[in-house]
Amino acid sequence: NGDSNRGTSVMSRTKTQTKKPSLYRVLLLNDDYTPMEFVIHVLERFFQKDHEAATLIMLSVHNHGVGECGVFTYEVAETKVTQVMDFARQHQHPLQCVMEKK
Ligand code: TYC
Repeated sequence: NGDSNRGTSVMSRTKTQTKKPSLYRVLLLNDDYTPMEFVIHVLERFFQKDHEAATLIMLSVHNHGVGECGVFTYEVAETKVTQVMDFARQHQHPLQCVMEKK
Protein backbone atom coordinates (compact mmCIF):
# COMPACT_ATOMS: atom_id res chain seq x y z
CA ASN A 1 0.00 0.00 0.00
CA GLY A 2 1.99 2.96 -1.30
CA ASP A 3 1.45 6.72 -1.05
CA SER A 4 -1.11 6.69 -3.89
CA ASN A 5 -3.39 4.40 -1.82
CA ARG A 6 -2.94 6.25 1.49
CA GLY A 7 -5.81 5.44 3.87
CA THR A 8 -7.12 2.45 1.91
CA SER A 9 -6.26 -1.24 1.71
CA VAL A 10 -6.61 -3.67 -1.15
CA MET A 11 -7.17 -7.42 -0.83
CA SER A 12 -4.59 -8.92 -3.12
CA ARG A 13 -5.81 -12.51 -2.68
CA THR A 14 -9.49 -13.37 -2.83
CA LYS A 15 -11.27 -16.48 -1.55
CA THR A 16 -12.65 -18.87 -4.14
CA GLN A 17 -16.46 -18.49 -4.23
CA THR A 18 -17.82 -20.93 -1.60
CA LYS A 19 -21.10 -19.37 -0.41
CA LYS A 20 -23.93 -21.91 -0.67
CA PRO A 21 -27.45 -20.61 -1.29
CA SER A 22 -29.90 -20.68 1.62
CA LEU A 23 -32.35 -23.58 1.37
CA TYR A 24 -36.08 -23.57 2.00
CA ARG A 25 -38.48 -26.43 2.77
CA VAL A 26 -41.75 -26.40 0.88
CA LEU A 27 -44.53 -27.77 3.11
CA LEU A 28 -48.11 -28.87 2.57
CA LEU A 29 -50.60 -28.28 5.38
CA ASN A 30 -53.50 -30.58 6.21
CA ASP A 31 -57.13 -29.50 5.97
CA ASP A 32 -60.46 -31.37 6.22
CA TYR A 33 -61.70 -30.76 2.65
CA THR A 34 -59.02 -31.17 -0.02
CA PRO A 35 -59.41 -34.65 -1.57
CA MET A 36 -56.54 -37.05 -0.95
CA GLU A 37 -56.25 -37.77 -4.69
CA PHE A 38 -55.87 -34.05 -5.42
CA VAL A 39 -52.94 -33.76 -2.98
CA ILE A 40 -51.31 -36.83 -4.55
CA HIS A 41 -51.72 -35.21 -7.98
CA VAL A 42 -50.11 -31.97 -6.73
CA LEU A 43 -47.09 -33.91 -5.43
CA GLU A 44 -46.72 -35.75 -8.74
CA ARG A 45 -47.23 -32.67 -10.92
CA PHE A 46 -45.20 -29.99 -9.09
CA PHE A 47 -42.72 -32.04 -7.06
CA GLN A 48 -41.93 -34.93 -9.47
CA LYS A 49 -42.93 -37.60 -6.96
CA ASP A 50 -43.98 -41.05 -8.21
CA HIS A 51 -47.43 -42.26 -7.13
CA GLU A 52 -46.13 -44.25 -4.16
CA ALA A 53 -43.94 -41.44 -2.77
CA ALA A 54 -46.76 -38.94 -3.31
CA THR A 55 -49.21 -41.18 -1.45
CA LEU A 56 -46.84 -41.55 1.52
CA ILE A 57 -46.26 -37.77 1.77
CA MET A 58 -50.00 -37.06 1.48
CA LEU A 59 -50.76 -39.58 4.27
CA SER A 60 -48.01 -38.08 6.44
CA VAL A 61 -49.58 -34.62 6.02
CA HIS A 62 -53.05 -36.07 6.70
CA ASN A 63 -51.84 -37.79 9.89
CA HIS A 64 -49.38 -35.21 11.27
CA GLY A 65 -50.75 -31.89 9.97
CA VAL A 66 -47.75 -30.89 7.87
CA GLY A 67 -45.27 -32.55 5.54
CA GLU A 68 -42.27 -31.76 3.37
CA CYS A 69 -42.58 -31.76 -0.43
CA GLY A 70 -38.97 -30.82 -1.12
CA VAL A 71 -36.07 -28.48 -0.37
CA PHE A 72 -35.17 -25.72 -2.84
CA THR A 73 -33.39 -22.42 -3.24
CA TYR A 74 -35.52 -19.35 -2.47
CA GLU A 75 -36.76 -18.56 -5.98
CA VAL A 76 -37.60 -22.17 -6.82
CA ALA A 77 -39.41 -22.66 -3.49
CA GLU A 78 -41.41 -19.46 -4.04
CA THR A 79 -42.40 -20.62 -7.54
CA LYS A 80 -43.57 -24.03 -6.21
CA VAL A 81 -45.69 -22.36 -3.49
CA THR A 82 -47.31 -20.03 -6.04
CA GLN A 83 -47.99 -22.86 -8.52
CA VAL A 84 -49.60 -25.07 -5.84
CA MET A 85 -51.68 -22.22 -4.36
CA ASP A 86 -52.90 -21.15 -7.83
CA PHE A 87 -53.74 -24.75 -8.79
CA ALA A 88 -55.63 -25.37 -5.51
CA ARG A 89 -57.58 -22.13 -5.94
CA GLN A 90 -58.47 -22.98 -9.55
CA HIS A 91 -59.99 -26.22 -8.26
CA GLN A 92 -61.62 -24.48 -5.26
CA HIS A 93 -59.74 -26.54 -2.68
CA PRO A 94 -58.44 -24.93 0.53
CA LEU A 95 -55.05 -26.66 0.31
CA GLN A 96 -52.26 -24.53 1.79
CA CYS A 97 -48.60 -24.65 0.73
CA VAL A 98 -45.89 -22.68 2.53
CA MET A 99 -42.11 -22.36 2.64
CA GLU A 100 -39.74 -22.09 5.61
CA LYS A 101 -36.03 -21.48 5.85
CA LYS A 102 -34.07 -24.64 6.78
N1 TYC B 1 -57.24 -34.38 5.20
C1 TYC B 1 -57.68 -34.46 3.82
C2 TYC B 1 -58.84 -35.44 3.71
O1 TYC B 1 -59.12 -36.20 4.62
C3 TYC B 1 -56.55 -34.92 2.89
C4 TYC B 1 -55.39 -33.95 2.84
C5 TYC B 1 -54.09 -34.44 2.89
C6 TYC B 1 -55.59 -32.59 2.71
C7 TYC B 1 -53.00 -33.55 2.79
C8 TYC B 1 -54.52 -31.70 2.62
O2 TYC B 1 -52.16 -31.34 2.55
C9 TYC B 1 -53.22 -32.19 2.66
N2 TYC B 1 -59.52 -35.43 2.57
